[in-house]
Amino acid sequence: MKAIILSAGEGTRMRPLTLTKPKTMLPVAGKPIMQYNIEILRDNGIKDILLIVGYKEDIVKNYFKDGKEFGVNISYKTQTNLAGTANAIGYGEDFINDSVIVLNGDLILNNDIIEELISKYNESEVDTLMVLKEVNNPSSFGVVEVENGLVKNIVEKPKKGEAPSNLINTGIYIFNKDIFDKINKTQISSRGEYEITDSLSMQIEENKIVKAYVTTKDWIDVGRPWELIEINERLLKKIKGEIKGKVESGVTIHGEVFLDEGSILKSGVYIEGSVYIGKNCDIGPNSYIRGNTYFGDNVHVGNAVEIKNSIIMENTNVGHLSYVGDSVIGSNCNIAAGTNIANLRFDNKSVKTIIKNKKEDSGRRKLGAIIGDSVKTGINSSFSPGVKVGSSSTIGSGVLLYHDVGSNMRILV
Ligand code: TTP
Repeated sequence: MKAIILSAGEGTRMRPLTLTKPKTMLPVAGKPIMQYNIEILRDNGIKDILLIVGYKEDIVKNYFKDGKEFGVNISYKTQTNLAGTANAIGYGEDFINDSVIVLNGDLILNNDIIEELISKYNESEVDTLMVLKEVNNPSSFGVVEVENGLVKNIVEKPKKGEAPSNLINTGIYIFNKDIFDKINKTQISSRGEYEITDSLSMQIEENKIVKAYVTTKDWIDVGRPWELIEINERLLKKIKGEIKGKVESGVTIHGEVFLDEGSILKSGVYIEGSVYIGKNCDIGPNSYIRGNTYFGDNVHVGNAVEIKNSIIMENTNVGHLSYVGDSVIGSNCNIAAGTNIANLRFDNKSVKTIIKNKKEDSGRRKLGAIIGDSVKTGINSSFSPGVKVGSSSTIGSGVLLYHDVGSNMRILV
């Protein structure tokens, strides 16, 4: 069997991190989200993978190339107009011979889901096998009604209280060739997209066999910035410590710490794993690195810095005497000395943040800042919980930032 992974979307809810990278290429716990999916497919014997790319496609192509380095054969199709998931999957029509696994590239999955999916698929009996998951808040997903193991109806994002069940579409399927017939007939939806759920509804209307498989295994659809922090936490909890770089005397390490080649932990650094440190990083002296933190390659952390539960992407510097908690900091940033990111409200309520012009509750009591690529902060700048900063902006010395900032802005006191 072959596989198609969808990676063309703009990831608008994940801004500002997706202003400069596709969502599927955002790094968590040591690698981009989509690499986890490619490796799961590979480990289940799926070697031929078509990536549907579009938004910032060069970043995907330059990283995965022909897939050989990752033990698979990768080919690409460009979705020229981001017209929806049915339109995206339609690009795979010439790629498949019989049946194909399709999955969204922005998922983080338990490995067993793909293994169980393949074992449950019986080509001669089923047209589509769809993976579902039971959740408490179905209304923000495609909600699926199931009868006798078959999918009866799919409702996209129903109003709260109107969901016909608690089972949601996970964005993972096995299709036979019939789906392309339906995709070609799919009309544009009220949301202005060609949606694969509409193609599936056509299959159901024509009495094709659309079977449901409800998984109990971990599945996360990564949509919003704080979900990146959550999966980073979960994935880091599974890492095995290994020291490939240099550790000076006077460093204390607790828990699992992965230190990649060319990196150094300077004297006085105190680390509570799980922590993943990429290549050629320079940490310390005297810094306190707390659990569930991931540093990309070439990150520098100065003297007396405290960082916890955060993603710090490649080529970023965090200057001395700074605090970063429950935050995501993009690539090529310079976080100057004395920058402080608050991650807890005075009233202890969960932190809210603006997603596509609407205030959303992250559900997290602790959430720091979400900072895009190439941002510079000045000395003694401070950030309120949940604040977002667009790429290439400068936050001047002494600024206390209460509100989100767009890209290419200069904020001065
Ligand atoms: P979504 O999460 O619906 O869209 P998105 O990733 O662009 O994010 P946002 O809603 O924040 O803007 O997409 C689900 C998956 O399908 C995701 O992996 C991207 C992919 N996709 C495409 O490949 N082409 C498309 O036209 C669309 C809409 C999505």
